[in-house]
Amino acid sequence: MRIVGTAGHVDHGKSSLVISLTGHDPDRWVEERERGMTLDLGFAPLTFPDGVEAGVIDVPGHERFIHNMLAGAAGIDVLLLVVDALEGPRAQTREHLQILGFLNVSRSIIALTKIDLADDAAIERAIGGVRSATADTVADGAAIISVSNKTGAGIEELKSAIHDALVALPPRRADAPAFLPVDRVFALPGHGTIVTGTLMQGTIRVGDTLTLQPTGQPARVRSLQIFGRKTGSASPGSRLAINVPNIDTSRARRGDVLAAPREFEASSELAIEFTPLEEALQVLRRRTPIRVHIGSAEIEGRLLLSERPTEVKPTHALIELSRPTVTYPGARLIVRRLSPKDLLGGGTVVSGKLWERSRFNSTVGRAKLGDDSPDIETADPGDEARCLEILVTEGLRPLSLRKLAAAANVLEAASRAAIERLIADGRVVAIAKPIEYLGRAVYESAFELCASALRDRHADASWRLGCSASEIASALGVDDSLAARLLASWHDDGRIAVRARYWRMPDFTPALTREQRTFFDDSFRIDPATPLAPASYTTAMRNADDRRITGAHEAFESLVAADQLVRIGDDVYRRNQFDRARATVENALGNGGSATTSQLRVALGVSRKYALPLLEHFDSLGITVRDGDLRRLRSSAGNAKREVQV
Ligand SMILES: Nc1nc2c(ncn2[C@@H]2O[C@H](COP(=O)(O)OP(=O)(O)OP(=O)(O)O)[C@@H](O)[C@H]2O)c(=O)[nH]1
Ligand SMILES: [Mg+2]
Repeated sequence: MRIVGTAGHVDHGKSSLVISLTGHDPDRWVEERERGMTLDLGFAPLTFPDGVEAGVIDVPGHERFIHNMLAGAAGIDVLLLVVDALEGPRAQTREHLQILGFLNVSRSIIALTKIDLADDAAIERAIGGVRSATADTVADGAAIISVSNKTGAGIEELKSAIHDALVALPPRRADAPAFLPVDRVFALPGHGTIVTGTLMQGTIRVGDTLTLQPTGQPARVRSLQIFGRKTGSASPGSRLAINVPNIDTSRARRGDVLAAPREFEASSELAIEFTPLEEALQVLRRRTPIRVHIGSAEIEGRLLLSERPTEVKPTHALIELSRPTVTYPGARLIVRRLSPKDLLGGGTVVSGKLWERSRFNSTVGRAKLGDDSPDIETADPGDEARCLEILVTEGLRPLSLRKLAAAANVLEAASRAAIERLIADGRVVAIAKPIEYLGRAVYESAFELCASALRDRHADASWRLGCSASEIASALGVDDSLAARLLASWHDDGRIAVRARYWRMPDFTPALTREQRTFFDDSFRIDPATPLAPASYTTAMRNADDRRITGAHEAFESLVAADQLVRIGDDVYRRNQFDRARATVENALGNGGSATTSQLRVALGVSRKYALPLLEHFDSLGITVRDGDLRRLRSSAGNAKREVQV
């Protein structure tokens, strides 16, 4: 089912035409019928003998009710522009055309009404006026059909033009997450809350649990009706009345959205591609107070532009809303001035909730951003292409499946299947903790950046083990935790190595400078009088600072990581010295023996100051166990913990 929507100036015969076409009076309210003027949206079914059907939305023409017109306009597929043959195009004829030019209208038909009152000359004049008023608008070149709602002249011809337009429409996405902007809410005795609206995309079935947004209330679909006819499921484009008994009528209103439960999250910021109207160029500032009409909602907010627009062309913009709403990429919206409520322009949502201010600031300043942004006008690219496009656009910002589904406007299950295929093809990469996805190209270029940062570091400071995750984070321009996740992933790929929390290229081995080597040989020289006594870390480093030994602290860490030195608190042992101390203790405790601290101290030939930390270190490594003042070897010596790197 698809939507035919009227548009045009007040009193030009829109509602009368809906009656002529459908037999239903779209003016629902007593007040409308009494005043002979449409105040709010009206709805009527239009069915053809061959089964083609449409919902007709009748809009008010009076400028005071343009907000109501806007609440229904977003769903219109086929525009029925109504022009009085006597009056010709008037102010709201033009305004409605401007509005609809920003929305989803695929086809337009122009009905010239009241021809029973007009002579041929007047009709010719009106046709000329219509041609010039519709030039360069959504109705440019549309068929003009003369009709009379009094005599019925031309109505059959108009019906057949509508029929042809309906069958020629491109399909709406039935497999997308369901999205229905609510335009009416009322209670039906014995049934509870009914909401009505046009299903913009997706499929709704009886029994579904949807979410009423932006409040997030779960809404169970008890029954569905299309113009009074019960149905088990509804395809996109349908005019629906949905019974959602568990929703409190007072907690739902026009402007809410009944949506698939997982893929949408309410947001107060929208990234859009905005096109200003010519007459708005004088009014628009970098921050302009506005009201946004999106779906059936009207929300006040601010339009943020990186610079004042000087010409009528699409530009990236951010909208800050005074209250959150849900939307999807590709959804259309209308921007009006806060006061007076002049039309300023319209736009297309680029991203509902992923967009961040930082990104707006960084990308919006780029010269030709429009050129590298996704082309949202193109025909349905399929779930895979949609997901890939989002990941490419997001760059080095991994997305969870759920966020990806929301941003790509596909069902989560469909995005899972798409991602699996993209991973199998090598076009997408998953990184862990938590599992999120990146485009392969950005993952590879991030690795190149990381590798070159590592190579630079290896060349500049050959004595250093490599880079910390934080250093890689700044090289990549990401936060530490993402850097750590990427590093872990590249490590799993075998592309980088790590030691003591320092990352390096796998073929790199730290090498001390001659100066460092001489300094450390000197600082940690073994005294033959007390061969097992350690050197002091503090003293050595103080000496290094005094003698301005380049990179001494990092070189020391490398020696520790390479197992050439062992540091226990302030005590530093050479590796062979440490091994000899260990052998001395093992000998003293051999064959199930035990010894006191002071006995072991004597065996080691060092003072208590050195012996205590060393023996405790052996305990901590699981070489020895302490029982009161006695130590013995852990019986299952093979289970000794591996030495922990400092
Ligand atoms: N003679 C004649 N009168 C018409 C025709 N169409 C509409 N009218 C009359 O024009 C007046 C306005 O018609 P509506 O159908 O209410 O106009 P509308 O465009 O819906 O008006 P709004 O909803 O208020 O914008 C009514 O009195 C209709 O009876 C027509 O084809 N011929
Ligand atoms: Mg009307």
